[in-house]
Amino acid sequence: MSQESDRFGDDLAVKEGRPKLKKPLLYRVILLNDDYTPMEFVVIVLERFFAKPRELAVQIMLHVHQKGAGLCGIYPREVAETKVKQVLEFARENKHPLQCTMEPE
Ligand code: TYC
Repeated sequence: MSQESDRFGDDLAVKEGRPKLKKPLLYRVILLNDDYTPMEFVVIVLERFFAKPRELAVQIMLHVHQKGAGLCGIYPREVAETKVKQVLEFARENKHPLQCTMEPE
């Protein structure tokens, strides 16, 4: 082995320890009640964008209808932003005033 390769790697240091993984901040996505959006439309929103089974979607929709607001799901920021946008776009396309917002968990 040459002197050159003998020295190879002598000054390498490996930093041990925990990797610096930041936990993503989470956001609640909330549906708001209104007097005009059809109940069936809200159920479809919950099925389509929040992957809720029909029965749960109906329960959440009724909760929003009775209490004024309700939780659709909790997601990292970018996912929550995308879901809010998708819901609002779908509602506007169908001429419904449905509102959807997000708030820090
Ligand atoms: N209140 C609406 C109605 O009586 C139904 C509704 C439920 C609307 C939930 C919005 O997020 C909502 N047709």
